Amino acid sequence: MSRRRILITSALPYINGVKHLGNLAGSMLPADVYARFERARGSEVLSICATDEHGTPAELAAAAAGQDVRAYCDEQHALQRDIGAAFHLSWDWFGRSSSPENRALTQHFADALEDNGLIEERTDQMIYSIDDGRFLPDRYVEGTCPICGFRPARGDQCDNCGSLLDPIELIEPYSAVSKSTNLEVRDTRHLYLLQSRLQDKIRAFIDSRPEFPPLTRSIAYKHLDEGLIDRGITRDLAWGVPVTRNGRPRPGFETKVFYVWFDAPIEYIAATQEWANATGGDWARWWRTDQGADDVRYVEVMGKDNVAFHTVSFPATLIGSGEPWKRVDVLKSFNWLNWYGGKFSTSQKRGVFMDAALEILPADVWRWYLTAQSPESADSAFTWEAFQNLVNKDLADVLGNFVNRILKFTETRFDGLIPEGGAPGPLERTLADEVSARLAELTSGLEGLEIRRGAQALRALWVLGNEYLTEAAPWTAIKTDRERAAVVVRTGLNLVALFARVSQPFIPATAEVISAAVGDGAAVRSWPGPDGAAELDRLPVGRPVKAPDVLFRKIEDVQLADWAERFGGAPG
Ligand code: B3M
Ligand code: ZN
Repeated sequence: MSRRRILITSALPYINGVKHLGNLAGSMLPADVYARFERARGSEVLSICATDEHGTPAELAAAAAGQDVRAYCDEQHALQRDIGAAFHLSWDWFGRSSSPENRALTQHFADALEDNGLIEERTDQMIYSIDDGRFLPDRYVEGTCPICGFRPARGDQCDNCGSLLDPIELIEPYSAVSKSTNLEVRDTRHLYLLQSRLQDKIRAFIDSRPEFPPLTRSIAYKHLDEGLIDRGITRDLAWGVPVTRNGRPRPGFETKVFYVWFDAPIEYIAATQEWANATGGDWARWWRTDQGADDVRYVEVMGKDNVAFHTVSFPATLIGSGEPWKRVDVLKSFNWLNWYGGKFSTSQKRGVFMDAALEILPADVWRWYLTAQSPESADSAFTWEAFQNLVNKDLADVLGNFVNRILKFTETRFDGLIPEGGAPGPLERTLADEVSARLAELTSGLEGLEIRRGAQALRALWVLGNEYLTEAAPWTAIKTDRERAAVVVRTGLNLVALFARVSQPFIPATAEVISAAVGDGAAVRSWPGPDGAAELDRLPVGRPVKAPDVLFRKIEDVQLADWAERFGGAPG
């Protein structure tokens, strides 16, 4: 029988700087937990991510850094790739939306859509800067918000009240590049994707996906119920995918590119082509339903602000092309991870960013917190106090302590060997039943991408270990009944091996250490079966084991004070 095939994409992190923990928690990390789980279960997994490199934020960030935009993207891409690896994000490919593959594919989709009568040229009114000699799309223009009076509001959105804006609505606008107020409104031609004509097909597509979770469905239906609007898919910019028609520059569009939100999702496919070109893989069997992709389960993971683009805009591109492209089966979306009830903010230096996070603690500590507190069914707020509490309790007191206790005891009382002798009793049978129940809960949680539920079941498994040791008390038994102590130690060591395997999707580096401590090596990357009793009687007797160094150090109050100062937190 052929293996289940799972394609996983996580929302593409924007190129303009290192991402904060909220970005990680709402897309890249849950995608990785799921990818690791499915690989462990023996599925054939292809996990794809990339940097989203086009658009005004990239151009402006490069200008602010005094760099050429291509050089800026090269540098930031490498940085994000390395930080992702340091967080143990196990992408099969981390691509770039500025790749030749994406350029060709984006231009192909535009042609296919136009061939199907779904693209129209229209005249727009846009702000033109006479001093800069250019149009000022989106974030290139700033001014006073017409809704709340905040200044400076950006052309696409007001950071104060959150209203989406059209640049020409701004009061007293000026160029974000030169600060010039010497602006005028001019006509400019743009391509529009006629989404209004795809309304029925897109609704039918969403209807055909009952597996979409409620957050995803509610956003999709809200847009459908409001009625889909035709969408401008080009911009007056230099950096992006050039606008062509059948392989030639499109007349009148020589100084324009496709809109970043048109080419970014196409990069999911193009990144798979990048992967194929680099590794000799076959991209089409993941993406073309006429070449086997019908058997693929395609899972997308993203924050809720990206859902409309993935339930309406990207499906419009795929469906409108009339070609047999694979479409998403499960679209898992997340709410916000907030910073003390407010937003993470790059400009105000509020919150922890991925690079700084790793300067103060290992990746697994962050991975555990961010999955256990996943902003899944509601927004979730980061506070240093809750962070300290959760990490110290779950990782140090529960998991770390259990692994350490049982291994130390094996070293001192059983020469560091998995002991033989004795037979499981009632306590072990109860434990086995409880392990089976928690395992089932964990497995089904992860299957359904219910990250919090999975983390809770995992924590409950860890807790069983300490409860069992306390109750079975091998340090007492050994005084009178060595066989009984041997059963408890053997059972405990099997629990250690099991914990390594079930923790691996969440805290992979620690899981490897724990697995090595009981000589279980690569088994850490396989998923246990459903039978608790079998899992508790798996390791061979006589095998040497060794207590690892402290797995997790407790977070001290002085460290907290230090970090609150460095990263900003709630006052006091
Ligand atoms: N780059 C938006 C964001 O960074 C975004 C997602 C693209 S997914 C194709 O929030
Ligand atoms: Zn406003």
